[in-house]
Amino acid sequence: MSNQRMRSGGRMVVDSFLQHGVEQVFCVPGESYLDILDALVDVSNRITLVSARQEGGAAYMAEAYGKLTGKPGVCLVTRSPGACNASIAIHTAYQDGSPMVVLVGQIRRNFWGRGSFQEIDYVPMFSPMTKWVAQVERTEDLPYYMAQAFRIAQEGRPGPVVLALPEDMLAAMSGAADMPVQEPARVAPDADKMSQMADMLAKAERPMIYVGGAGWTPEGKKGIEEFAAAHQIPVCVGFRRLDAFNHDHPNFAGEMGPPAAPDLVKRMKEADVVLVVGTRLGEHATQGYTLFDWPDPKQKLIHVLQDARDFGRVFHPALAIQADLNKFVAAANALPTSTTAARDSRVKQARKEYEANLDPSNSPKGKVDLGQCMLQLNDLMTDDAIVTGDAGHHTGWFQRFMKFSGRRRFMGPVSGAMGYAVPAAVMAKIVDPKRMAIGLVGDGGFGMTGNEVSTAIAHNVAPIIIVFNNGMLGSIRAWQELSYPGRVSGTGLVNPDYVQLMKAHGAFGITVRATEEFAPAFRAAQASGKFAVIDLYMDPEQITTRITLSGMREASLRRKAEREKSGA
Ligand SMILES: Cc1ncc(C[n+]2csc(CCOP(=O)(O)OP(=O)(O)O)c2C)c(N)n1
Ligand SMILES: [Mg+2]
Repeated sequence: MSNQRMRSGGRMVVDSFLQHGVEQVFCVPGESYLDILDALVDVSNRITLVSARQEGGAAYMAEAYGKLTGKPGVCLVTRSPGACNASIAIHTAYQDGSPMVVLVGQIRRNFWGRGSFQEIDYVPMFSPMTKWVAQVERTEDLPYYMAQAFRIAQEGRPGPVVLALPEDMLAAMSGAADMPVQEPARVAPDADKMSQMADMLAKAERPMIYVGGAGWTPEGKKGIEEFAAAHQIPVCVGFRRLDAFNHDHPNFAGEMGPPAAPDLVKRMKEADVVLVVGTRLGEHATQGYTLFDWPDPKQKLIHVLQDARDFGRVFHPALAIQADLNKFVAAANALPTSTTAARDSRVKQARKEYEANLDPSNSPKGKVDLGQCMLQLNDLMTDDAIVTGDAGHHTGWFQRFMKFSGRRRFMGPVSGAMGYAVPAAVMAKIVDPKRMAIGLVGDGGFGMTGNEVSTAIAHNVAPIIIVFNNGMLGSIRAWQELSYPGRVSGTGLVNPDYVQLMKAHGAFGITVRATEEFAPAFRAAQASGKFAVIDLYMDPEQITTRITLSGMREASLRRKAEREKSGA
């Protein structure tokens, strides 16, 4: 240790960033981690410090970075106020399986346990929503904790790690050396289980593949395309995992989220073998747990996951295969193939149904035909566009009609957390400025994190944000109409004039009130070269792609009347 140079804790953290190839760090500064901020000054040519306007935005940026690149997104936040704000994205990273390393500045060690200013014990606070959370007590241990944090965030099912770093520990000096970067272990599938899978698929008449989850590499995605084609099996993707499978592939059959096409839901229910790769089969992945019988589905489930603890949490798999998803795909492609003419025609039929579902003519209409706008967007966006989504009912429009193929990417909150799309799009444009970045967000979601427009402007990047403006928290309004029809409570929104708002920011804003205005508005937004908001006025009636808001209310009232009549 004697020949090792003395460094502060903050510098050890930053040296570890360099070791792990970190190029962007997302933060809101705090007095609790000044030493890290100071050390970043000396590496500003290698690491871009993105200082966001709120920790929710900063942490969403880091989470979305993890989804986009597969590498841990790094976020720095201050003690309790910063950590509390960031927690929405930490939970999202946990549910969505996104690699993320969050460093929280902590109070000084000698203040500990006295209810000091902004004191929180992060271990109990973050344990239920992280893969690992720890407080680093000694400066000389920092290299170890940092190396572990980066490994754990990526290993198995990726996810968030939180390290709490006391302020005085960061400022103290130590001669401890860096730890070597630790390669995350990648588990290969068991050969016996793979041959059992081959047998099950060879016998299957109505197989389906269901892909989703996190941790895919481009090779893994390509490999599952080859596998599906070789075995002639239709493929659907999980909720908000739109880019998990190439939409132009002849085997692609659609997204299996809550707004899935009825034909696709039926097809899954009627399948005899379902190969589920990466998706954990939670509520939104299974039509509220109705897609399969509980606990033993009549379809034979082959469930492939990185972490064994997620098997059988709800549905019992006939065959559970624990493996890295990409290693699984490579092994699967080495198996003998099994196809029949009947299977081939089922693939074609599923594809036909998927294509029929892209027709918006029966969708609720206002002055703006939202389905048409989404189809136009498919042609307007580049082949390598990065699209980010939010939470809310407007998401049903792009989840049904938008197409992801080629290098296009989609990142959305599988966790259902609002306020994701704007920070995620800002991050995408900072990380990859040459690619088009489009954020799709409701007026509610924009109200939560739209302030990150300032971060985009500070970094001179110009994502295009489309605000689905229905003047309400539409999703909750829809639930109100389903459970308490006609009784609206707290779900109306009074919105600013987005064009004026953007003007005040030095950004670009444009309003769309009719379908034919959409494409010119998009082109104008693109041509502006500025952060752009397209204020897409939609009719509140367009609550889903299949039913109007009043249709929803009337159906609920009818059900209620029937219940009352039958005395139930
Ligand atoms: C941070 C957060 N707060 C509250 C909710 C509950 N919630 C889910 S969707 C929704 C409304 C979304 O409104 P908006 O963004 O306008 O989209 P819309 O449903 O109108 O399309 C709310 C409040 C949530 N998911 N996330
Ligand atoms: Mg809304």
